[in-house]
Amino acid sequence: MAVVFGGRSSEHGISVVTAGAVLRAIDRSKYDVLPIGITTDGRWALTADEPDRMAISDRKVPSVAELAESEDGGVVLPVDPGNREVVYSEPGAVPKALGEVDVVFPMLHGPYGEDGTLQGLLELSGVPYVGAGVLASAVGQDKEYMKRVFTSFGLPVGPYLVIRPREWQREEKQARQRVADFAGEHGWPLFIKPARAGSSIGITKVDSFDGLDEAIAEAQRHDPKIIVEALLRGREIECGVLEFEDGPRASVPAEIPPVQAHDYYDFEAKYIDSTPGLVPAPLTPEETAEVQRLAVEAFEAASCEGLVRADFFLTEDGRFVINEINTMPGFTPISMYPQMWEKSGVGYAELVDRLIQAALNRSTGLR
Ligand code: G1L
Repeated sequence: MAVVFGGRSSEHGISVVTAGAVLRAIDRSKYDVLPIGITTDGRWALTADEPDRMAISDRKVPSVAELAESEDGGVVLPVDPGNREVVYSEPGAVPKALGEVDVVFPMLHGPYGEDGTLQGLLELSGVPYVGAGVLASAVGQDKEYMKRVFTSFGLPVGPYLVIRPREWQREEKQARQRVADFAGEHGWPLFIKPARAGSSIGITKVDSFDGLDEAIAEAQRHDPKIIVEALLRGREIECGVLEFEDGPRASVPAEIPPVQAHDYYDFEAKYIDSTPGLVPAPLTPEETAEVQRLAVEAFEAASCEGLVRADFFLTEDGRFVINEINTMPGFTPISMYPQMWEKSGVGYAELVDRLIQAALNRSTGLR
């Protein structure tokens, strides 16, 4: 199996660290592993199978370039696994080595990684892969279509507004009026977000009409399509869904405490400290059952495969509202998703193995 990691996103480093943890957890008596790194400028490299070199050390996150360029690091594709000379492939070249693996574990954040494009490449190549397919990946990456899918399946979503690029170009006044009406109905602040971007990139909290133009300009730097969301007051609850042999099951839910939920995580909090959440979340048995039911429904609504992390608000009047799903959630052993499964009786190595098995089962027609 191949583990594909790194990539052109701002989360390159954490992807390498996470791939290191997965490489360490994979059962070597069952699988032969081929680590494939993608450099920040998009070159594919077969790197050495040395998870220890993929950890944070001296407060520095590792990169694929340093794994590939060091003496025993690795070669770049197209490759002959026996030949480790360092020759980079053409950027964008389809890696020949993928033709020789039975399953791929894709670990890339954001555009060209978790938006369905890499998944499409793997479909074309006929190689099974772990996690969400083309459709679920694309739905999970687009906040507008995510909400449309949830709504059509009867899942509760918060108020939102979409501003399309053409509307902002040709009918700017009308678009501003729609935002004003929306704020009139739901109040300030509003969150202005790129419709399709990972993490918290390009998001601005706007407290009045004054900040709107700059917030839209900032969001449009990342995606010409904008989504406007109202503030949802309530507790932040997350739930993991994992595909078992008999179908998807929900983990115990977790709660993200308010302070951490609304301040931006710094480097330490995000990559080094333990999970900033309560696992399991202090909920009543009824609330737990409800959020678990909604999480599995969200998995099904978006046609997910393998796994998903579903994020909710529990509003002050006791209703769960789904905020988003993440088809490639944080996945180090101390990240929320693995922690929720740990507390549900599925350890990290078992989690990795179940994901690989789910991918292999699909490839034999069990889709
Ligand atoms: F393949 C899985 F299981 F679907 C999978 C792949 C990738 C789960 C979680 C992740 N997460 C990441 O790759 C990342 C959060 C490190 C991206 Cl930066």
